[in-house]
Amino acid sequence: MGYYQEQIETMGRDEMSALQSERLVKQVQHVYKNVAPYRKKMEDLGVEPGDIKGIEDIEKLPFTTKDDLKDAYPYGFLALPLKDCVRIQSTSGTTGKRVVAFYTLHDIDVWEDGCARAIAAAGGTNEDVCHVCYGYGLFTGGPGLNGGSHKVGCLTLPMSSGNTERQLTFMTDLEATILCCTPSYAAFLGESAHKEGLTDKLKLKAGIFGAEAWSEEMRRDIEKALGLKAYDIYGLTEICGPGVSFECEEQTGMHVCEDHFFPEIIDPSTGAQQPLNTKGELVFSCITKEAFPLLRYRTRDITMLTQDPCSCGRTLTKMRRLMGRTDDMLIIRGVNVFPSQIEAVLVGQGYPANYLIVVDRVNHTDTFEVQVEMTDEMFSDEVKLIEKREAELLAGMKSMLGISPKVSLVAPRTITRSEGKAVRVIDKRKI
Ligand code: DLL
Repeated sequence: MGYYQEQIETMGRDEMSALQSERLVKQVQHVYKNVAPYRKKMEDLGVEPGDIKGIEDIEKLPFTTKDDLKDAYPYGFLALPLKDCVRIQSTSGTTGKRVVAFYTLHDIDVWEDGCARAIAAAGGTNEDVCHVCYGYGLFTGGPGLNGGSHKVGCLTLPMSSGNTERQLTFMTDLEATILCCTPSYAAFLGESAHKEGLTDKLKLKAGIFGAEAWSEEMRRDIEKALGLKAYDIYGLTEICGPGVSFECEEQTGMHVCEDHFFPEIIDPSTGAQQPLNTKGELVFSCITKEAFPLLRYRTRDITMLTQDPCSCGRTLTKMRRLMGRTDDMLIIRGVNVFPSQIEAVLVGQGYPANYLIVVDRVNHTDTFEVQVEMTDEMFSDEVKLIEKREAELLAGMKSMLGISPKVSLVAPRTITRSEGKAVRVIDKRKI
């Protein structure tokens, strides 16, 4: 479907590399001159701006980590005087110091272009009504999609999160055609619309869902519940927010806006750059941003990059659906457990992806419980059947994880829904 910036989105590989090279060389000079931690990191590695002659030299540059940003909070990585900045946004983290990102007007323009590309790729035009219920405020979801929606020319509903009843009223009364929110909230809106008998009144054709991990099965459930085509969108505050990459109609991964954000995959333990189609940690370098231009930022997100031709005609490198984070791994009784493994078992056995993992430590031993919501149909089953289901789930989890959780089936809609990112893990062991 529609391109927002066709020339860039379909640019040949050589031309794109030349553009990235030119931009990186300039960016390295900018950060070396204006960002003290980068100058120090480069000096420590014995690298000078002149050593970076093109994008192929990016491996010579140091990485940046979330800890670097925390240590330098709030202004350490700022590359321009505050008088040139017009906005801050911040990460959604609840522990420790937040990361604060700064934007010039140009940086906001770059960010909103990414979101506009995402909306156009989902079929958005100036004929559409775009309902944005990502949170507005410090979180980048609302402001980013709002700006992208304006750029495409959609009639924009800046709903923000919360008040599901009002969301559904606006969505139906104003005939919203594009929905932007987290996938877990989209699933909840689908359930609520069904409960209120509003499903037939929905005019949605596309949903742009991101900010948290979701599965193919969840995509299919949401598409069915809301009668739309669901597109993945990725981003992080440190790089700009949503729109770093976005999905096209092929739905096989997200095209990276690599004219602004150069992607790499590295081996998280050695830092070595990995070839295309190899799983590892995603790293981004901002090659056009002015105020907060992070280089080789380690996202901790795990995926792979591909340049296989895409049927949409875009040549932008694609990143596959996120496969987890280097830091969301739980270690329970010595065994590595990823929430995505639990989700795979659930959806494989026909459960909605509404679950809660509760980990605790009692008498020096880890306790591990997975609470799983039943569908309405399952809930009306006899107790015997419910017990059988629990046993089946337990067997599925044991074979996937290698350890057995306590599986508790709970009534439909009893696990608290989040209007933003879903909370899937409560680890009481951390003090
Ligand atoms: O979540 C920005 C965003 C807003 C993206 C709206 C998409 C839509 P942060 O709060 O800084 O920013 O969180 C960034 O969220 O490193 C990923 O771990 C996760 N994440 C973002 N998009 C996806 C996605 C926003 N499509 C962190 N799939 C990232 C899986 C995602 N995880």
